[in-house]
Amino acid sequence: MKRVLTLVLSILLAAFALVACGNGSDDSSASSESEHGGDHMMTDMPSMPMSMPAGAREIVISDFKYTLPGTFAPGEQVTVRNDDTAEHTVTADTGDLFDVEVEPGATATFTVPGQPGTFAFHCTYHPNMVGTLEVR
Ligand SMILES: [Cu+2]
Repeated sequence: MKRVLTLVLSILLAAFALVACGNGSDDSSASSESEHGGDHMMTDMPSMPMSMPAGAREIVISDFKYTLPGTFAPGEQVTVRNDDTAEHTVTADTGDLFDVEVEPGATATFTVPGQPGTFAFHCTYHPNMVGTLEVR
């Protein structure tokens, strides 16, 4: 009895799947987007409240390395993007000039020092991750 039910159910499911497929790609693409869209959405997602003004630059962390866009203006607000699956920080080596934590796949902002200079920084969690912030 149970077997028959299972058989009937699977036939019904198969038929349903066929119908669903035949109905067009609209449904299937929509559902697959919501299931797997997480990775893709990251770039599309308006994660920033306002679009970045032209010239705004960001520090990108990827493969446990910092990539800096160049020098910064004193007091400039900088976005840090973490493309890794590990949490990272941008922490000034000396003092508490700046110290920002960036969740995996997320962005964070901090303000660079208001005075020109060269500021070494590192990641709190991975001391071998180091970089230098140049403020001019
Ligand atoms: Cu790190």
